[in-house]
Amino acid sequence: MSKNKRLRAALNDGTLFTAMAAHNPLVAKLAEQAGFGGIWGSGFELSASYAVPDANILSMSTHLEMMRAVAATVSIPLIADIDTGFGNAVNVSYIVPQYEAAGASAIVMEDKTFPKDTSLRAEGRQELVRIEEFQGKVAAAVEARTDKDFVVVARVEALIAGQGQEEAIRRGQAYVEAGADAILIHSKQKTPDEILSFIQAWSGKVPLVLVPTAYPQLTEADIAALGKVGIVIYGNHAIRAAAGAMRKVFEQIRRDGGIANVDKEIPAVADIIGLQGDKYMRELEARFLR
Ligand code: SPV
Ligand code: MG
Repeated sequence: MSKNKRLRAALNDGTLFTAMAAHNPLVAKLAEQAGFGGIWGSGFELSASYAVPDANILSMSTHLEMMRAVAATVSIPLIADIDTGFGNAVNVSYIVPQYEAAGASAIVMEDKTFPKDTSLRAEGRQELVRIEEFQGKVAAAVEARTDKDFVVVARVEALIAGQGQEEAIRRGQAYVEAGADAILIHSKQKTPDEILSFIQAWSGKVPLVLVPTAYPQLTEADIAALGKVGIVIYGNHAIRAAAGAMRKVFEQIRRDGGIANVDKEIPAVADIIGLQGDKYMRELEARFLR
């Protein structure tokens, strides 16, 4: 079954699909090996890996090329974070086929103005576009896909923008009417209350997608029990794990004045060579180098 078909089936089969953030193909490979269902092509992570804010500082092509590299590396579906769609509905019409051709199985597009600001920052600049305008962008995305199994997720930022549940529900319903396959509802509240209340009020017409970064106490079992959520995205745990691990090792090397102590604590060179796909290259050598 194609990656697109697998994601489409997973979205609607009543089980919870898990996606781990990745900002490069190595991260994606580690996430696949760990058993996640798919990869989240996070704009936050990619921005962080370039040490710039998650605010459309990076170009679309930088993100697109990383998605192409990630999709080529793993056999699990990739959900691409296209932020606000890099422009208006016309831009979306041109962009979606490019993400599809790059190997993504889904896009998530959010209803904020361009350039966006990151969602989880306290006091971020969160402005939403008109509902009708975003419906046009969703409809453009749906029509632009060439494979009907390519999933279009509309992301509601009304709770992030402090506009309340009624506005969030209104927007979610409007985006479903425009053809969205799923609704990502995002919250930065430190408890799950706001999200749980939204889920309760949600019609359930299409599945929801959650990113529980701010309310980590909500487990996969809790989310699955709610019944209306198709996908849980772990939005930034790769870059946070990497930053923490690197900082720790770098500081120890400076403290120790050498690498003897850290050597046992970090993956061996052979481990990394394995992750590089060395085995496959040796097979090619054996077959074709004469
Ligand atoms: C991302 O990972 O880029 C996201 C999720 O869009 S969040 O950062 O929580 O907005
Ligand atoms: Mg993002």
